[in-house]
Amino acid sequence: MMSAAVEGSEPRPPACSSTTSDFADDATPAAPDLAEQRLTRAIRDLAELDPGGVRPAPYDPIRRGSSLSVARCLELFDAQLASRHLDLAARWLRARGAGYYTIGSSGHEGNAAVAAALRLTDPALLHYRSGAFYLVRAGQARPPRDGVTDVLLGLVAAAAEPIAGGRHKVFGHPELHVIPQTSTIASHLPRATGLAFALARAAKLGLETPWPADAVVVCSFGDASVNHSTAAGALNLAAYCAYQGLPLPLVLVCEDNGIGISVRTPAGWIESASAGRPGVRYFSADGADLEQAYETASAAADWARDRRAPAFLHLRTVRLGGHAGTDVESAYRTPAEIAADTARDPLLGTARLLIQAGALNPAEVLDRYEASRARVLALAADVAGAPRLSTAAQVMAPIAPRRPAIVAANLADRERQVQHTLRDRPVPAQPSGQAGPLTLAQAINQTLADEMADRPGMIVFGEDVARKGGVYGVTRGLLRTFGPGRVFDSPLDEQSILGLALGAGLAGMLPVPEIQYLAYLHNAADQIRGEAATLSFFSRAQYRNPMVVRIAGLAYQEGFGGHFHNDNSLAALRDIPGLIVACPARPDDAAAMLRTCLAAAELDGSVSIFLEPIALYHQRDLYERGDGGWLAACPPPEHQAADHVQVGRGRLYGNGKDLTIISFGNGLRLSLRAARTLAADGLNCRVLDLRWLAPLPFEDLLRAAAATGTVLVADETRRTGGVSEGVITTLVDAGFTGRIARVASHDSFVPLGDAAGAVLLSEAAIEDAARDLFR
Ligand SMILES: Cc1ncc(C[n+]2csc(CCOP(=O)(O)OP(=O)(O)O)c2C)c(N)n1
Ligand SMILES: [Mg+2]
Repeated sequence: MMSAAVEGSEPRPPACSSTTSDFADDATPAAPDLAEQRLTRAIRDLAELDPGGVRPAPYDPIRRGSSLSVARCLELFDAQLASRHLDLAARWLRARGAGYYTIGSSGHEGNAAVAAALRLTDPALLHYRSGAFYLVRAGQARPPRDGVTDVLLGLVAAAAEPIAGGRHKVFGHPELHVIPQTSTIASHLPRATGLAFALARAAKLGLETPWPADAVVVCSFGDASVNHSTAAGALNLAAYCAYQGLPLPLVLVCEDNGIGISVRTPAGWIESASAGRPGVRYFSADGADLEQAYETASAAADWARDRRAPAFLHLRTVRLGGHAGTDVESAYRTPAEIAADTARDPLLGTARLLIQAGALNPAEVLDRYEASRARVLALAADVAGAPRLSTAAQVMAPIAPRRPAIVAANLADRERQVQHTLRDRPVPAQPSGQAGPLTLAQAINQTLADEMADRPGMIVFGEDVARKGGVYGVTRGLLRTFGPGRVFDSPLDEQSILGLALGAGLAGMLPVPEIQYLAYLHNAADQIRGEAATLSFFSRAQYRNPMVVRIAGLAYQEGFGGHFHNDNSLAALRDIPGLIVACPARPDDAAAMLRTCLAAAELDGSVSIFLEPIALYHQRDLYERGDGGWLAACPPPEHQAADHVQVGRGRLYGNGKDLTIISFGNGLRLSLRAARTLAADGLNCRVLDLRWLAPLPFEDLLRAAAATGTVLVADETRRTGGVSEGVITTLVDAGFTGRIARVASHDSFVPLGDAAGAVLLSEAAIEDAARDLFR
C-alpha cells in the first residue's frame, strides 16, 4: 500500500560511493555525505590492522576473553550501520519535504551494545539517539521486526507507524517492550524509576505485571539532561530507595556526547555527578568500543537484575552531524572539536574491532556499509508518500478513549461481587457502611478503604499518607489495614510521587498518589501534562498509565496558610487533553466520584485529578451550627452501585424558577447558603454543582441554564483562567441567549489572615450579583 503511493514518482537516493559532484543537484545535505566519505576513507585505512589468515568462527570471541562473539558483533554492527543510515534517510526525506524529524543517533551507535546486554522483555524508555538500541531490540523479537521501517514511518509521520501512528517521532513498540517517550528531556526518568519500583513492589504483593519477575527497566538519556531537576530527582529517588534496601531493578544509561545542543558538559562532570551515589552502582564504557560497551552494559544489567538494584551506565559517545538536521554546528564548535568526534566514530570503532579480529576486511566492511545504505534509503523512498493522519478525529482518537457504560457496569457488578467477598475482607480503616453520616474526609477515607479491599492492585502513597494518615487524616488507618506494601510514605518530591504513579500504572497497578496541596502540584505538573496525559496519545492507546491523583486544594482556610495552602488555580489542569478533573464538594459525591475515577482508571486507563476542597474536609454544617447539613451517609459497598456518578454529570439542588447558580467545590456551599437568603427575598434559585471540572457536565449545564433562562456562575477560582470562563463559553457556544453573569475570586494570590476574604469569592458577592441580575 505504501509503495503504491510513491510508485515511480519518488527520486532514488544517491549511493555513497559517488563523488561529491554527484550530489550537487541533489537535496541531500552536503555535510553528512562528506562525513560519509571521510568515514569510508578511514575504514580503508584500517587495512593494516587486518591479521589475514584464518577467519574466526562465528562463535569465537571477538576479542580474547570476551563474551561478545564474532557473529553477535556482526549483528550489532549491522544495527549500527542501519541506525546511521536512518539518520541519512531522515535528512534526505526532510530535504524532499517528505520527512519531519532529523535528530539522529549518529555517534551514539554504541547503544546497540546496551540492547544486546539486556533482554527483549526488559522495559525500555529510550533517548532520542537510541536508534541502534531500537534496531537491536527489533531483531530480538521472534520473528524479528523490521525496526528500520518502524523508524522511517515515524520520520514521515505515517499513520501506519506502529507506536504513535504519525503523532510524533518516537521509538516504541509494545512487542519490543519499548515505551514511547516525549521530547521533554529527562521527563521519563521519574517514570522509569517508578516502573522499576513498581515491578519489585508488584512481585512482593503477588500481582502480575506485563513483564517477567526478573525484568530490569532500562532508561537512556543525554548528558545535558542529567542536569535537569527531573533527572536529579529521579536519580535521587533511585538512590533513596536503594539506600533503604528497597528493590529497584533499573539501568540508567547516560549517553554522554559531551554536549547539549551547543552547551558543553564540563569534562568529568557526569562521572562526578553520578558516581558514588549511595546504592547506585556506577559503570563507565567507551561507546566507540562495542566490545567494551557490551561487557560493561552486561555487568550493569547483571547488577540490576541479580541485586534488584539501580545501575548508572555512563556510555561515552560522540555526536556526529550536529544536534539536528538544521543545526549549523560550526557556529559553536571548532573544526578541531568536530574532527575529534569524527575520529571516535563508533562505526569506525566496530569496523576496527571486526578487522582486528579477522572477521571482515575493509572491503567487506564497506560492502556491508553500502548494502545497509542502499537498503535503508530504498525503504525510505518507499515510505516517503505513506498516508498521514488528516482529520482531528483521527489525531485525537487515542487521547483518552473512555467506555462509561463499561465503567458503570463494572461498578454495578461489584454490588454482587462485594456481597460474596464481604466476609473475607480485611477490616477497613473506618467501619464500612457505618450508619452515621460522614464528613467529606471520612467519606473519602472510607471509600479508599473499601476500594483497596476490592482492588488488589490499588496502592496509596505520598508525603505523610502512611504513618500520619495524611495532613488532614484522609488516609488514616489505611496503613494498619493494608500494610506498608500498599500504603507508604514517599520522599518529599512531587515529581517522584507522580513518577512512582506513572511507573506503577504502566506496571498494571492502580496508583492513588496524594499531593499535599494544589500549589505543590504545579512544580511537578509536567509529570501529568507531558507524561501521564500524553502516553496514550503517543502510543495509540497501546500503553496507558491509569492513576487517580488526590490533591488537597482550594482556599477558605480562615486566613491560615497563605497562598500556597489556599491555591485556587486550575487552568493548568483543565486544558490538558483527556485529563479528568473531579472536584467533589459533598461526602456522598466524593465517595461515588472516587469510585468512578478508580473504575475508569482500572478499565480505561484514565488519568484523573481528584481535587478535594480542604475547607470542606471536616465541614459538618450547611446553614446553622449543628444542622449536619454537610454530612452524608455513605452506603456500604454492596449498595453503592446505584450511587455511580458518571464522569461529566453535575448535580442539581432545588428547583427555583428565577435563577440558576452554577458552582462547584467551596462555591457550592456558599451558593446554597446564598440561595436560601435570596429565596427569603423572593428570588428562587436552583444550584448546579458541576462536580467535574473537566470534562464539564455539558448537558446538565445547558438543561439547568435553560430551566430559568438566567445564569450566575459562582466560581472560587480566579476571574482570569478560572472555571467560569469555560462555563460561560460553553453556554454561549451552545446558543444560550439568556442573561449570564459571573462572580469569581480576584486575579490575585491568596494572602494570609483576614485579607484572604478580600480576594476570594464570598457568599455576599454571590447574593449581590444575583440581585444585580434582576435589577
Ligand atoms: C525540558 C526541555 N528543555 C529543553 C529542551 C530542548 N532541548 C532538546 S534536546 C536538548 C539538549 C539535550 O542534550 P543532551 O541531554 O546532552 O542530549 P543530546 O542531544 O546531546 O543527546 C535541549 C535543550 C527539551 N527538549 N526539553
Ligand atoms: Mg549530549
